[in-house]
Amino acid sequence: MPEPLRVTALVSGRGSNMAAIARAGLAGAIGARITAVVSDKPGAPALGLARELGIEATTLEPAKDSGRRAYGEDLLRVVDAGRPGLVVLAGFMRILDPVFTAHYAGRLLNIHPSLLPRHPGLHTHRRVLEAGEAVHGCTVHFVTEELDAGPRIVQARVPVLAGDDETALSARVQRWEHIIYPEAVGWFAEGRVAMRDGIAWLDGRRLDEPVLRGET
Ligand code: NHR
Ligand code: GAR
Repeated sequence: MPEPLRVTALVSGRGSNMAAIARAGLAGAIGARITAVVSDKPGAPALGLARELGIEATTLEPAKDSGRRAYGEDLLRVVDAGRPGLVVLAGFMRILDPVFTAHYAGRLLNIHPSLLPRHPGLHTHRRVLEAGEAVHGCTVHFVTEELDAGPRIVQARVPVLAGDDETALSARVQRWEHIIYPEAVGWFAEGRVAMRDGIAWLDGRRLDEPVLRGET
């Protein structure tokens, strides 16, 4: 068995996606281990959760009055020290400078709570409810400089149900996040998924559309 892939997770909040990937690794379900967690927010619950899982967790806050570039450079140094083969954004809420996305190009994933290319950016559950859409979901994609626009790998669809509020809808979406994010990390660890020429490839085939999962 090859050594498991070293994965660093960038977090800002709860950390449930980080934990789902970490647990899949510890269970031996995927050939990857979360070996470091970095938060941009000192109080993030994800930090405590990581330590409970035996993972080294650090906080790197942006220095006051420093710009996106300076933070990107600092974060790059901190992340590189962990020698990751893959970096995952797991509820990380800060836009990354191109200096960071270029350095990790092809080794940087995000989970976004919408069916991209629909609803890039923030407050996706609210926007889906306000638009009266019947289907929602989440997407794992490679991160590029352009926000939420990198090549998509796998997407899970869930229905929007009568009476849904943001809490109910986000819970239905997140149940699938915890399935498809470890799955995509497992594919990456096995060398099955890669980004080449700005395109996602799975098993040597270009993914013009992401792999589809979910309830609809
Ligand atoms: N960075 C780059 N360059 N490219 C992507 O695709 C990125 C990224 C950084 C984060 C996650 C993303 C999401 O899944 C992500 C993808 C934060 C914002 C945002 O507007 C938008 C998208 C995502 C994450 N952040 C505000 C900012 O000015 C701050 C908001 C806050 O702190 O509450 O950084 O949705
Ligand atoms: C997840 O639902 C993720 O899709 C979303 O935040 C939640 C984080 O939960 N990400 C974004 O909105 C990125 N802008 P977690 O901290 O429990 O993984």
